[in-house]
Amino acid sequence: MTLIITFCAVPVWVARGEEKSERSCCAAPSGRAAILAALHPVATKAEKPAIPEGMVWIAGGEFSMGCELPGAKLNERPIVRVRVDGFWIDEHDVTNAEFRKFTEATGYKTTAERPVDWEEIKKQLAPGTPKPPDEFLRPGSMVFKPTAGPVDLKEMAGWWTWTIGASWQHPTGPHSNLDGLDEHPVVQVSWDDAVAYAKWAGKRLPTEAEWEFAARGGLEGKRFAWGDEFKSGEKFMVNTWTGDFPYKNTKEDGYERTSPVKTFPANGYGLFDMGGNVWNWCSDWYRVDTHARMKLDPSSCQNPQGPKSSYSPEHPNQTERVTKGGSFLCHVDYCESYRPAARRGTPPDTGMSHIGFRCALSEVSTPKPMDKNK
Ligand SMILES: [Ca+2]
Ligand SMILES: [Ca+2]
Ligand SMILES: [Cu+2]
Repeated sequence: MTLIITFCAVPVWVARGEEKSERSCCAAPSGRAAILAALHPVATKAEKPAIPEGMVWIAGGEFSMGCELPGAKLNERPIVRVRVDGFWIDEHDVTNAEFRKFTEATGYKTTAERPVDWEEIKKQLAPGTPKPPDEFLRPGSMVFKPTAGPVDLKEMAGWWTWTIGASWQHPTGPHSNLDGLDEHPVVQVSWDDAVAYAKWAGKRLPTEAEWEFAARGGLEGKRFAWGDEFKSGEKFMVNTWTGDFPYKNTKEDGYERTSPVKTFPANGYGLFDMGGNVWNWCSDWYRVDTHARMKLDPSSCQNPQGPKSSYSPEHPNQTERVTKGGSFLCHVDYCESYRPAARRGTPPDTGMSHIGFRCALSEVSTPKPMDKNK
């Protein structure tokens, strides 16, 4: 491992036992950090494990991306043949315990922990939208609250509340905490937070195509990651909303909100919660017509990195990134977004009760498992 020290925001690599070092012109060659680094033995690059811990190698291949079965949404159509190169992906969502290590190591403050910048926000709104009172621009996030009874399911504002003081550490509001939630997926993280974590971990977010390929677990054209039936006999395969959304949660699958990672069965690739529990941020911009555009341009189906910008007719001023996998709020009759093809756009600055992420790594940056025994 190479120790990375930053002087004047320019990284300096100081690797013990290696002649080559890359220094910036403004860094003192014998600064205290360099001296301290030399005093402690540090691992060399060769000691990096061949298999990244907690990740699964997904050999690349071709697959049918999207879904045209009854109930599949327009944004999943048409099915396109897509090829992805091999990659690594986290076997489970990033947990609160893992995210805590990141914030403790870096002092990183998430989007929800910073005041809202009205100048940024207003770019995503129709011109002339009045500024909300300052009290609402304090740090906060979007918290799910069940309604008292049945509501119009088109009125999402009925169950999402902008909550001052909500953040990954206070997922349901300022008086909540992470007691007992260490192994639950981190939530209330923005796309920017997910990217920051991934960079710190030496990883990246998966592309939408990689994510869906991985979620399918080697099965072709199935409705779910495990087959075509929602339940396997009496067994729940995913943490979703059971009962009547959004007011009556019967918790038949054992969980009202998030569940600890690895609670529900892994898919064919050994990946957990690719459906349900929490949505996962992907690296792509979200367009409602991504599939239609790919169909017209087969060259865009080789390792797709997503469109150049986002587009959703419902929110023309808003930029959106792809989220995949659905969550504990998805209902079998309502959105069924725990299907691998399901996709949604979410503004990158928006953390919510049901959005988390997992990371990926490219083939080129890490040896494959087969290299381990060489
Ligand atoms: Ca549930
Ligand atoms: Ca999920
Ligand atoms: Cu849903």
